[in-house]
Amino acid sequence: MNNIRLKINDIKLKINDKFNINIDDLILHVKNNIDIILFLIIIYVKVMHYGKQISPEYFYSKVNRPIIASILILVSFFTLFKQRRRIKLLFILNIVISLVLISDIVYFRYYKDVITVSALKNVKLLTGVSSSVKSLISIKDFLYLIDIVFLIPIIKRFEVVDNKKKVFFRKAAMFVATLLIGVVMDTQSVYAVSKEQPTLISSMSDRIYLTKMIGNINFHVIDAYNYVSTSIKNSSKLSTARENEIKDFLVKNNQSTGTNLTGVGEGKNLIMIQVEALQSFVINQKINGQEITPNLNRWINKSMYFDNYFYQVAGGNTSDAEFMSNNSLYPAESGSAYYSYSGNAYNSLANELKSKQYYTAAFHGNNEGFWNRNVMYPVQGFDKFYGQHSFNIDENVGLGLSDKSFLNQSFDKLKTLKQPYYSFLVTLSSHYPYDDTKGYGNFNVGQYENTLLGNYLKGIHYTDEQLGVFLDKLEKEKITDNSIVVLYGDHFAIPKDNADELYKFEKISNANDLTWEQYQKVPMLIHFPGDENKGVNHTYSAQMDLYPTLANIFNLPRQYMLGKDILNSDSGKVIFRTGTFTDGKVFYISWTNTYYDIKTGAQIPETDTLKAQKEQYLKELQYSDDILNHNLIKDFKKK
Ligand code: GP9
Ligand code: MN
Repeated sequence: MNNIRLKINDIKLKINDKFNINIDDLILHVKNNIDIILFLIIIYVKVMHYGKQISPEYFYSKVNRPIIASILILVSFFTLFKQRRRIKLLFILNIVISLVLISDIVYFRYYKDVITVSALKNVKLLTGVSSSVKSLISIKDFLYLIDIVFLIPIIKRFEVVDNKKKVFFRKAAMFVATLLIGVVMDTQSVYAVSKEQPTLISSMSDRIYLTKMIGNINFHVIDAYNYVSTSIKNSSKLSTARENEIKDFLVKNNQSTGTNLTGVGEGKNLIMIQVEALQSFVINQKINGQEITPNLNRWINKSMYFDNYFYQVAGGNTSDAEFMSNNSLYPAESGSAYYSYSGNAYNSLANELKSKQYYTAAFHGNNEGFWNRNVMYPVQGFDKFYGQHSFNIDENVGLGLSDKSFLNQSFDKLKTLKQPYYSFLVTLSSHYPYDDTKGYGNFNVGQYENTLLGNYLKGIHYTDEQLGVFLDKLEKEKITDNSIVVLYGDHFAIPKDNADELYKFEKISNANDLTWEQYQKVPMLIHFPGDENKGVNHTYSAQMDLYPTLANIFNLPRQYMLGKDILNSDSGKVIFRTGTFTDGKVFYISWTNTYYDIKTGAQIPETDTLKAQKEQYLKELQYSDDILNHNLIKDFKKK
C-alpha cells in the first residue's frame, strides 16, 4: 500500500515538473466543481436524448453546441454559490429540467409539438391531451429521473472541501467565463437559425423544427421571453382618450352601409375552405392548352367571385390568413397573433355563430400544435378541432396528410355534424416548395418542368382536382342547398425571389413594384344555394373584409372589425401590414414611399389627401395593435 502511495507521489512530481501543474491542486479543483461537471454531462445527455426522440429521422447533430451553451449559461449563475448549497440547487434544477423534458415528451406524443407558456395557460382548452395524459405517458419516460435516485446517496456522502483561499476572485472569474462562453456559443447558434428562417423565432410556427435546431432549454427560454414581453405590453394601461379614440373608430367602421344580401345566410351552414398557397394568377389560366384549375374555374362561374382580393398576411403566414378571415383584425406587428395573442378574447366568426346555436368545427391534416392551432381554435370558439389525430394518415403529400384524403375524410365528418354548423377547413398539400411532384401526379407543365413555378402548377392542379371532388360531392348530396360555401387562398405561392419566373410565365416585361403588388391576389368565392348571386365582383378587397362580409350575410353583430363589408361598401381600401395600401384607385408602396395610379400604372406625386390617407391607415394598424396588446375586446365586452 505504502509502495503504491509512493509511486503515485512520484508520478505527481514528474507531471508537476514537466507541465508545471500541481496535480493535487488539479484534483482539488475538479472535486470543487464535480457537481457542475456532472450536471453539465447529465443535462446534456438528457436534452440530446429528448432531441433524438422528437426528430429521429432528421436528428440535427450540430444541436450539441446550443445545448451545451444553454447549460453553461444556466450553470454560470450557480458558480456564485458555495459548493454545499450549489449541489442542492443543481440537484433541484436537474429535477425541474427532467420534469420539463418528460412533460414535453408526453405533449409531443399527442401534439407533435413543444409545450409553450401560452399552451400551459390554456391547458383547459387543449383538446385531446388533457384527457388522455395517462395513456400517453410511458414508464420509459421516467428514465429521465433515474440519475436522481443514484445521486441522492452520492450527494449525502460527498465531502465538500470549500477552498477558502481566493474564493471570491475565483468564483467571479468562473462566473464570467462560463457565462461568456455560453452566451457567445448560444448567440452564434440562434443567429444561424434566424438567418436561415428569419421569422421562425418570433412567429414560432414550427416549434419542433426550432427545438431541433437550438435544443429544448433554449426553446423554453425564448418562449418565456416572448411571453413576458407581450405580457408587459399587455399590462400597461391605455389612456382613456386613446381607448375612446379606438372605440369611436370601431363604431364608425362597423356601421352597416347597406342591406345588400343581409341575412340571406341566416340559419344556413357555413363551409369555409382556406386553400394553401392558392394565388390568383392560376385562375382561368392555361398551360400547354390545359386549364390549371379547371374545377375552381367551374365553381367560380357558379359563385360570387372576387377577382381583386388580396392576401394581407405578415409574420404569421397561414395563421394570419386564418386570423384575419375569422376576426377582421390585422396580423401582429411581428410574429404570429396565433402565438402571441392566444390569451386574448375574440369576437370571432365561430364565437358569434355559436351564440346563434351553430356547431363549429375546424379541420386541418397537420399536427395540432402547428401555428398554435390547438390553443387558438378553442380560443376562437371552435367546438371541435379535427387535427392530425382525428384523421387516418393513409396518404402523405408534401407536409402531411394529402388533400385528397383530408377532404374525403373531412366530407364524411361534415355529414355527421349537427346543423347548422360552421366548418372551417384548411388544406395543406400545395405547400412551398412544391417538390413532392410524385404526390401531385402527372400534369404536363412543358418548359416549366423542374422549376419552382412548374412544380407549383402541378401542386395547385392537384389541389384543384381534390377541391373539385369535394365541392361536387357537396352539391350532389344537396349540402349546398342549405349552405354558404366560401373558398379563398391563404397567401402567395411564388416568393419574390422567383418573380422572374412568374413574369415570364405571365408574359410580362417591364415589371415594377406595382406589377408585383397587383400579383399579390388570392381568389375568393362565395357560393350561395342554387348558384344564386353568381358573377364577378371587382371591388378591391382583402382578407380583413371576409368576416364583415359574412357578418352581413349571416346577420351577425359587427362591433370590433377593422375590415369592410364588401357587398355594401364602395370603398376599395386594403391596408397591408407594412403600411402599403390601396384604395382601388391609387396604390401606395411603403418601402419606396411611392404612389401609383392604378389605371395608368404611372407613378404620381404625394398630395395632401394621399398623405392624410397614408397617416390614417397607419393609425388603423396601430388601433389593431392596441386591441391585441391590451386585450381590448375583453374590456369592451365587459363594459
Ligand atoms: C401548416 C400549414 C402551413 O399546418 O398551415 O403553414 P405556412 O407555412 O404556409 O404558413
Ligand atoms: Mn400557408
